[in-house]
Amino acid sequence: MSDSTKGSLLFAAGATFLLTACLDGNSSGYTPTEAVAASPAISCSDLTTRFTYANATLTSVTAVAAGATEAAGSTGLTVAMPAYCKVLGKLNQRVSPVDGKTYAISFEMRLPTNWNGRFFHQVNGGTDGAVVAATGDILGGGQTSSGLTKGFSVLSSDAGHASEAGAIGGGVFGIDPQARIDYGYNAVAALTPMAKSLIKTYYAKGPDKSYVVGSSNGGRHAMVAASRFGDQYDGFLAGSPGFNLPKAAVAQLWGVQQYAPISAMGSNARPDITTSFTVADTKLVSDKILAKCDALDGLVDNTVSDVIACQSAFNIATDVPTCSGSPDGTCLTSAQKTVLAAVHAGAKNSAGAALYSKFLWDEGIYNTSSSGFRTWKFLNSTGPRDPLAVAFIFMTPPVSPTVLSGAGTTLLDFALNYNGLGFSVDNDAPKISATNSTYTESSMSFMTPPDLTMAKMVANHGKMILVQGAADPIFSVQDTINWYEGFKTNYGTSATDSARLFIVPGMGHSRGGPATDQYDMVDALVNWVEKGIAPSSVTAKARGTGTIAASSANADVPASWSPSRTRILCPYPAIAKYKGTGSIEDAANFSCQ
Ligand SMILES: [Ca+2]
Repeated sequence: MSDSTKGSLLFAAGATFLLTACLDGNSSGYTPTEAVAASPAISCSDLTTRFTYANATLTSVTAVAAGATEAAGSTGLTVAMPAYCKVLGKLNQRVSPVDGKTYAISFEMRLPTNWNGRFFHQVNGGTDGAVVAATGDILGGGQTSSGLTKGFSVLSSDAGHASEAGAIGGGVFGIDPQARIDYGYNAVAALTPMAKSLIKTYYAKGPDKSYVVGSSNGGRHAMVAASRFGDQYDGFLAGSPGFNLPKAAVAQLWGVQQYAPISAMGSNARPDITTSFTVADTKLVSDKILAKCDALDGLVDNTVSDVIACQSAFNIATDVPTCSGSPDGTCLTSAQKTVLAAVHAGAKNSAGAALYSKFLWDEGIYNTSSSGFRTWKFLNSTGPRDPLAVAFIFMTPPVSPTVLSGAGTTLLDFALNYNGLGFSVDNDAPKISATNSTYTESSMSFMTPPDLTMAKMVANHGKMILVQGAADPIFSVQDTINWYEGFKTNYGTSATDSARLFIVPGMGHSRGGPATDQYDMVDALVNWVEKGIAPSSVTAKARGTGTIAASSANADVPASWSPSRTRILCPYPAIAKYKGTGSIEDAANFSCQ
């Protein structure tokens, strides 16, 4: 099944909704309203006695003075925070009948003294498991503001489990079926009304407008919220959305099994997959993609803005030389080219059935930074990515922790299917859709949006902005495009009244790459939700050396660029085109076409 036909079939079930959908157009009669600022009605410490909510416990309530400096976002600059009331608590504490461990949805809320009347649910990345500081990450790179500095009341949580210490600590919560479901969607379900109640207790009014914002797994949370809880939020910002996360994780393990045969043997007597493509090898691919595709957008500027056109223009078979000997940075072996072609065509089982989307050819995917191919496809600190998530959280039944201990080579062996005792693509990939008497929801059910038409969001006049790097090596932007094309098929021309997708040329996973990755989609979303100003373009900036604190600079910004290059990001399928005059480093000289 091709990617495009898959998108159509996914939406077939939602086609009838087309007849009844009420979208925001000039004829809909819907008038957006703006949030109204308010001040606390009680003191911060009074929350301890004034706030009561079923199964919720506040464990700490602290008034924080203005001026404390913290990172604005996950990789943001350190900025001064405003005065706020910091609340820590737990919701739905329980003991699992399956693994005997104690679970709770632990959360942090920051309630600013100068409140803008809005709620910001900061949904976090990875497999959750930690209460990330509720600063209100606005996504992108080098954030200079945050939800909190903008005046939102911000909520963050661990999504229902605390990561345990040890090599399998980040995934073993998946043994508990309720912890799986909390991670998938139920933490958001439980927290949303509680957070609104806490806000109402503190300010004597609930939030006028509510937003859910996150990237990666957080982007997944935002899309799941639009589907399941689209009547409880007004705006959804989904960055690098891993909305098919179980499939993407399976594709990662499939990938390890593709790289292994072209890898050198490591000292542990296992293939060292980091040797399958050297930095020089991937740089060569990046250079060849750029050479073939840069001019397709009408301007040679060391940026591939028309990544879609690049897909038919670039051909790894003919555009990258084949080595007659060993790779030396000027060629790839025939086997390497076959593997890369397969990776971009998308993971498949032995019968040729697609397990996940294809990946786009983009120069940024082969950069050497933390957002690039080598980092995401090969290894993290404990071994290949995703054995734990697949084995414990996504497969039903899960793998026993006694088998996958994390000690020695057990994680690698699972990914490699070493001696046939690990992850079998053919036999185990279907287990992401399986249930049994203990695990009554499959991971494809609890992790993904059950309604891809986002009918609740659309009916509520909600707005969604999706933003993703063309070079995202872990969650394919093609998968997001497929969803968006289905959304457009369902809603027709009015689809852009509800959701817009911004593809960032060259950007890797959530940030980084040869890209303008510093942008503020939160302001764009608020203007859309509350003023009815749909985002027709969003300005983005490079953060090259010297333009920002050294620790927040993006080393992938090409030397041929101005380090402070700006560009407009355009709603898909439009791309930024040069107007023909003026500096090519300035966004003002480009338009979305
Ligand atoms: Ca170009």
